[in-house]
Amino acid sequence: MYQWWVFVHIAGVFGLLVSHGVSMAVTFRLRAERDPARAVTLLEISSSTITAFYVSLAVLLLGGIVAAFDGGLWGYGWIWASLGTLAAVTVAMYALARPYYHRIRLVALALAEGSRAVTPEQFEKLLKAPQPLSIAGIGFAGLAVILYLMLFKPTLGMAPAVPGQTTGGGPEVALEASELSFGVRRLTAPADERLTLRFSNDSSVAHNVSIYRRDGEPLFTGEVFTGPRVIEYAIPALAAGSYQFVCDVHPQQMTGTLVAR
Ligand SMILES: [Cu+2]
Repeated sequence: MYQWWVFVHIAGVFGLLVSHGVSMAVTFRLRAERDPARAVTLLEISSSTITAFYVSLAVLLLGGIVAAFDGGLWGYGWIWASLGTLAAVTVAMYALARPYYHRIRLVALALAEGSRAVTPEQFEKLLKAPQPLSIAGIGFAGLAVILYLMLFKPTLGMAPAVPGQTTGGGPEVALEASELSFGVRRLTAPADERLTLRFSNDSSVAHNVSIYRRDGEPLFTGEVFTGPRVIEYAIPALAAGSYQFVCDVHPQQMTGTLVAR
């Protein structure tokens, strides 16, 4: 079911982009508008998409939160960082946009009705204010950060505890990732001893290394990162037997057998 909930989540993202894209277009179009009546119309077009925006946001959250429970992801830093970024961006955009557009609407309505309390110059100054650029900038930056977190899933120092993961030492096993290959198909390591897995990613392609039992149960999951960079992992003692090591990003090409004996 996990992938279906991710599907719902991404469907919500598309809905959000479509509905909020209208407001984004109005945001930029308004800056060039000087006719108060047309400015009011533009603002009405933007407001008419607000319901669709909130429905999309609800679908996005529902899909994401259920998927996180389904996939057992609450122990990872990236999911909390994504939620935090979404909350911060939503609050910041709302706090900036609401008073600004409220004010434009009031001034535009007053001008359209022939009020002399405001001048076209004041209206123009308001339309040229930097707020729309800040609002759009925060939105795009927030989306970029969340997209990064979704795709690269950095642990950010928070990943589910694997027994023995935090204690180093023990015999060392070395593994190198270059372009789309581990170079070796087979690794050997002493059984029943804590190991140090020295994993180097020599390429600018994102890789990780994970160790699975033959029945598919994950024993160790390393973070995905781009090279050149070396990370030493402490691996809990493995019972004698054969295991699979794999890059979760490229499981077809990058996999091999780890024999503990
Ligand atoms: Cu890989």
